[in-house]
Amino acid sequence: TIKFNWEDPLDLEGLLTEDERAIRDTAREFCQEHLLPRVLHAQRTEEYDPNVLPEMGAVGLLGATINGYGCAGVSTVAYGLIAREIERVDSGYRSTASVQSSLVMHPINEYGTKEQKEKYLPRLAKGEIVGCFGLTEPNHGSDPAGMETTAEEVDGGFILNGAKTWITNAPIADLFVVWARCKWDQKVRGFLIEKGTKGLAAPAIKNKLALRCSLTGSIFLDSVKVSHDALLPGVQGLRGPFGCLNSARYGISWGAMGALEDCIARTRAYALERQQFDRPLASFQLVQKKLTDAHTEVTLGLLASLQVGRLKDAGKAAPEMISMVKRNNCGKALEHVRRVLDILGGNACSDEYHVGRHAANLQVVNTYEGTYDIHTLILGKAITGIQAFA
Ligand code: TGC
Ligand code: FAD
Repeated sequence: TIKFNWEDPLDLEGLLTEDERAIRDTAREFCQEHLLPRVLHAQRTEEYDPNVLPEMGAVGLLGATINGYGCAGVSTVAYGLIAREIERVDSGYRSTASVQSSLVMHPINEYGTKEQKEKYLPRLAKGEIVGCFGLTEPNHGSDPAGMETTAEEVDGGFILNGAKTWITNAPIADLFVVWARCKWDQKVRGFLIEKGTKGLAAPAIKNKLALRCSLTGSIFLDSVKVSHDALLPGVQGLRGPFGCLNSARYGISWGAMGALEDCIARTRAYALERQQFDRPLASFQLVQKKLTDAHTEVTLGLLASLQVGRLKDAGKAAPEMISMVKRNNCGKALEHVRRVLDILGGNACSDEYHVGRHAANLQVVNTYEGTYDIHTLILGKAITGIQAFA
């Protein structure tokens, strides 16, 4: 008879290439040895450690799917495996990395000029400079089509005015990818703005209840003047930012599963150790059900993300497929992290047990990059042919 391996129930391992397994192992070792020891300090202080991105860059974790410019050129599945390992430690670290890779390097690589790529990609890959992505505005989150930030063409370039909010990495960013509605044709376009440009400010949003290991801020643009070469010329319309979101949302679908896996591993170990009524908690049926339910969802969620990754590499992934795995995996991770958190009893309250931190983070992960309900409506539109957003 075939022996059941509970740690990899449906043999995900057997579906990965040798290269993908090696990248996963490198990422896991880096995250467990270099990120995990820092996580409680970052969580308690909201301090950004400027060594984190350069260290990720040194092991090839940034912009990993890009070919050239010092990037690793790995598969989309390997990118997902990296996100899973980072988020196994903390969603905030994965945020920092996925904004750099999917929301800053990706648009430069896809929509930028040769000069823009040569100027920014190698330094972003090394983590020498930090990028951020400004789409959300104070009055427009789920409906970016209503954005109020504008770009106006003037002699020698463009002038941008407006405000963005809840922007990951903004307070530490050297490079800002800002999406604005262009006054001359009403189309949305992306602009690359460097830190220090007159009229640009990016104050931090402090005292967050979650994602405390990544910095978040606003972006204020007060008649910011940039030259013509700041424009990302390769795209116009909302498919520009949405194209970046496809990549980031896909990575998050793997990452959320990594966070839940960490919670399962920690609560399983605790349940085996902790005795009540003269028996380990793990011997109680209700505890076993919590672990079984969570573990089944991780197993199914990872296989679904793997399949979307394979289709993406084959050029066969529709955005709705990505909505399905982003929505399902974030929703399941949030639901089940809350259930396994019960296993810790009063210790659920201690940050040293880590699961409560994941639970707080996953609320945000279920919200950003399109909320759970927005992805419901994207899929509802695909299923019925009727759009229910507005
Ligand atoms: P709609 O009319 O449907 O589409 C407008 C244009 O965009 C195209 N498009 C896509 N293209 C590529 N990929 C996708 N996923 C696309 N979705 C739409 C579409 O074909 C059309 O193109 P064109 O050329 O014909 O004009 O747009 P809508 O305004 O009705 O949008 C509806 C809706 C609700 C689905 C959309 O607005 C949406 O997805 N809202 C959610 C907003 C969101 O996800 N924001 C994320 C901000 S970034 C972030 O959270 C980063 S957190 C990072 C971290 O810390 O990890
Ligand atoms: P709203 O759009 O106001 O939504 C509020 C509620 O209403 C949600 O439950 C939503 O599902 C629901 N809702 C809205 N419209 C509908 C509808 N038509 N039908 C049914 N329900 C609806 N953005 C960036 O651009 N870049 C970043 O780097 C970034 N990083 C972030 C980091 C953090 C820590 C956080 C918290 C957010 C970040 N965001 C970023 C913003 C994020 O993408 C938005 O918060 C998200 O898209 C939701 O927008 P909103 O907060 O304005 O909520």
